Amino acid sequence: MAYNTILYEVGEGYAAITLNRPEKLNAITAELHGEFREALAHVAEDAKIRALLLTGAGRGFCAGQDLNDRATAPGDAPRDLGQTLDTLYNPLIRGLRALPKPVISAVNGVAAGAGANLALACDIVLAARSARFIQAFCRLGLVPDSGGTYFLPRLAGQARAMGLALLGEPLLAERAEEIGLIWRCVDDDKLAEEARKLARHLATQPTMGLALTKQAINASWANNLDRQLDLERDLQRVAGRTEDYREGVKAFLEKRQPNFKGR
Ligand code: T3D
Repeated sequence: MAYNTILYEVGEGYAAITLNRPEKLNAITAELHGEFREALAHVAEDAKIRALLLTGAGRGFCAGQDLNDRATAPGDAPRDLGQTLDTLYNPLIRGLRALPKPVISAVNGVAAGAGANLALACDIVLAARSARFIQAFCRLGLVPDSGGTYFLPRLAGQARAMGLALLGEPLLAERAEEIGLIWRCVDDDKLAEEARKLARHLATQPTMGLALTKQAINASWANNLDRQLDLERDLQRVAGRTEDYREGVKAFLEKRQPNFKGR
């Protein structure tokens, strides 16, 4: 599929979406939103795609909203940013979280504003050692969006969430790993290969089991223990009926590697 603002590739059981406006650090335009949404729909529909990898072209991962599209002239009425969140950013974050396949972000460089939170919305966040995360919203008088006020306190704790959001200081990838904001920081020249290796691995795993696991962990934030135990029961019931579960047990008993089909 040919797009203007993203690259979309499929191979070895996974799809890769590369934000592709490198001259603007992959800042997000309405066109990019549209293309991303279309690519995500393909990923969701195609059963042969069993993992998604998201990264950026060039030296940045994503610098958030393209501010060229937010320039105003004196006398212009203020734009309704609630509407752009409602129609563009929120569906994107919800789409990634609800995708019944694991999503990896490979943060190859600076991730700022909605770009930082887009990265954090992914299930596994890998970052290049030189990458940095910036909650740039406070520099513009805005509120962290794209899930920022949800992910930051949950992943990094209240004090760090406040510091990051109110000060807008860059957080280096190594420190992001130390404080549990991301899964792992890797050397810059290893990032692409590590991310692809992970995507290839996940694409051979029991996709439905992983999707249900993702659903359970994401739901846990809103549940008490009783409700979470009930949810685990319900989801385990579904997982226990998959072909992959049957294959996993069989392979264990036969002392061989399982051959999961994602069903
Ligand atoms: O709908 C709504 O508006 C609500 C939703 C809001 C969501 C948001 O994401 S709001 C936050 C928007 N993002 C930012 O505020 C970040 C702005 N960018 C920066 O602060 C810096 O560029 C970085 C810290 C990310 C990187 O700095 P540096 O020094 O490495 O690079 P640079 O020179 O600033 O940027 C390189 C080019 O990318 C440059 O273009 P030029 O001058 O070479 O033609 C720069 O203007 C462009 N660029 C970077 N970020 C954006 C951008 N162009 C448009 N929009 C951007 N967000």
